[in-house]
Amino acid sequence: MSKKALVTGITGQDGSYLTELLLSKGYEVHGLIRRASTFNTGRIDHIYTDPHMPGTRLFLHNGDLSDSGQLVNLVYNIRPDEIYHLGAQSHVRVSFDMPEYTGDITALGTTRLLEAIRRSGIKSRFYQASSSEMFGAAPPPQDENTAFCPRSPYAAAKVYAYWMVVNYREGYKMFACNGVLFNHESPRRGETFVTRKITRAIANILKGKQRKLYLGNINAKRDWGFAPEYVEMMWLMLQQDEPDDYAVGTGESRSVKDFLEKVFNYVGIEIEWRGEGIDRKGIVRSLSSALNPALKVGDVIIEIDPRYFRPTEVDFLQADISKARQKLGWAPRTTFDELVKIMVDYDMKLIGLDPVGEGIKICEKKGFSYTNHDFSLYEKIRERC
Ligand code: NDP
Ligand code: GDR
Repeated sequence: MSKKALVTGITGQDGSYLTELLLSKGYEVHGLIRRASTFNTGRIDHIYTDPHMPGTRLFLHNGDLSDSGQLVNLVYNIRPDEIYHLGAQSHVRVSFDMPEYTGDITALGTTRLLEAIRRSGIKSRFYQASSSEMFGAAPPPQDENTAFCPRSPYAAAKVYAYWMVVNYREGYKMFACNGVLFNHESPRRGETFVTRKITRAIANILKGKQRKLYLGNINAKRDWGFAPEYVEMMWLMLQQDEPDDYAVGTGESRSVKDFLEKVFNYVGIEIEWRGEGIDRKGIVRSLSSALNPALKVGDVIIEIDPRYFRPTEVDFLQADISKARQKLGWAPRTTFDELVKIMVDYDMKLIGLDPVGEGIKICEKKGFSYTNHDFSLYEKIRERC
């Protein structure tokens, strides 16, 4: 009998990679998707097959984290061995505009699912997508023992969900784990998170479809890793003898500005910075390749737009991953430079440009054999654009 997993947030970045990983391990995977008037399954279309086909192991179910009845129904009827709870209103900036909704989905969504497990009496193991944002203003490096100091409605909602997981683990002896994951990115990262916003912008600029990139606080520092590695950790946590909480990151931290410069350098553009604060501008200092026909030296291509500032910012996140290393034998395999190259290559390919190529080679060499990294996914997205 193959194991069964229920994945919330299956249509998101992590949900798509995790589903590929679980299918490669022989699991039957059930995903919760929300009804939308447009397609929202672009990241998993390439692995979806008609449920009438013999051998199908991926099944999608309509539902919403605000609807406890359907959550109870799914847990009770599917009887999953493992539940990976990744669904959330996951955008920090948006959480300031929609604090109540963020609390309902990101905080209470976890409680609804924990209650569905408790009330149905099914012995599912539970993974909670906790976040380094919970550390907020706590000084780096942060680990499992660092006190939380949340700086956004999103982070506050995740702190509540974190403690509910601990509470159900201790109170009801549930096998429930918090993966406190630091930022992880990929070619499938949502387009409004800063890394993907930048790599998409460079592809658009090279294509001549965009002239400038507007950003918020480029001094913020984050510990950025590669998402396919992080979903391996989610699975690993649920395979242990005892449930526990783990911080997962690379142990290194870079600023948004570092990320920008790496991206532009990779495609042969050197940036010069002028001005301070909201008057800061990124200007083309030199162009070293034939990749950039749409640009010339002196063009202003980066500007600051205060619209992207947050009322309260998280300045510096950097993981201490000693526990994950020691107890799970986990170590990050992709460096910051490699991550940048991978993301830029895939966005160039997506827009129909010839990628620089190093990133795609790196991805192939790392051997994430469970994820395709082919372009069937991208071809489909492009067809829809
Ligand atoms: P995404 O934003 O890419 O995906 C979020 C998922 O949640 C989507 O599938 C979305 O569905 C679903 N969702 C949102 N609202 C609801 C709802 N009301 N009911 C049901 N499903 C809903 O996030 P990531 O994949 O990047 O992250 C996965 C999880 O990990 C999230 O909980 C996030 O907060 C957390 N996290 C992420 C980190 C990262 O760096 N990526 C780091 C630490 C934690 P739809 O496609 O329909 O919008
Ligand atoms: P984050 O990711 O808030 O860390 O949350 P995001 O990419 O949104 O921001 C990272 C940093 O970049 C700064 N920034 C900008 N951010 C966005 N989105 N857009 C901009 O234009 C911009 N300019 C500068 C931000 O201020 C911030 O400091 C992500 C999400 O995946 C969460 O769900 C997850 O929990 C955390 O990572 C860990």
